[in-house]
Amino acid sequence: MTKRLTTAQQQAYERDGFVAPINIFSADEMADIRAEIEAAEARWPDALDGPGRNNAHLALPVLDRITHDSRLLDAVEDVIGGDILAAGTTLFIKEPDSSGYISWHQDARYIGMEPHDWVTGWLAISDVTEENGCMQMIPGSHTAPLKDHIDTYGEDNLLTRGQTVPDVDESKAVPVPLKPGQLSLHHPRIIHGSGPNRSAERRIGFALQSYIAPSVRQVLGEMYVQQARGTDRYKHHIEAPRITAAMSAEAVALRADANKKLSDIFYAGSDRIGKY
Ligand SMILES: O=C(O)CCC(=O)C(=O)O
Repeated sequence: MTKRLTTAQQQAYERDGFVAPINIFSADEMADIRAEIEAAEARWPDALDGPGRNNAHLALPVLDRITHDSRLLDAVEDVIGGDILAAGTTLFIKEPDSSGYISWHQDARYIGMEPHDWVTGWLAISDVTEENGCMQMIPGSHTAPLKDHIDTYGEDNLLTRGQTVPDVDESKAVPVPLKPGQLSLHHPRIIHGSGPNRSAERRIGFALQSYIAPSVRQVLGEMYVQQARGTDRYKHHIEAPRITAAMSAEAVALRADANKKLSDIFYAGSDRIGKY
């Protein structure tokens, strides 16, 4: 018995390496959520930009509530089971008519979480379309081993190292448009990316990157997790508290440490640090 996905959606995830759209939040709920995020951006402009886009769920209650929403966790449970740790988040915002893009990559290549018993959720905060740069997936690419990536550090690339899988057959790409409040789930090894925002509206996505089974280790460094559901009998990671007040001194310090640890993981083995 699945909790949120239909059996067909569960099978699609296994076959294709991603599933979408999954309805989670109503349009009214998302309007409130978006207003709260944009109010936070206006109040703390530096905190949600550049490297500040990472792990903002540790400092903003609105993003904490999304991360622990039971409807969303039901969908995650249908993929990785009922013991779930939340291991990080990233706000991916593309401003109107902007050149930022995300090159073809596999999340598992640089993120150090082994084995690949984890899944990334991506929640549309705004309308997300082909025109404004929705994600594109290469179905079935998760079934092959990890590919070599080239670190391009491209100026407009929104990924830390501009990591890129070369020679992707783009004719196979499937766009993943989402309405506000809809979620996609994707596998650690699926090849995916996204183009620039060619529209007059902001494209706002919240990547829940990622939900992991407690048995998953971090082989490139250390990371904070929060217990999202079930039990953790392994205790491989540092437990982060949930927050109630936005941008409290404790929350800001905790997030800074989480982002430092994340940066150490992403740049492990590199002699160059990118923008994020
Ligand atoms: O926001 C995007 O366009 C891509 C995000 C991404 O690569 C991810 O969540 O794994």
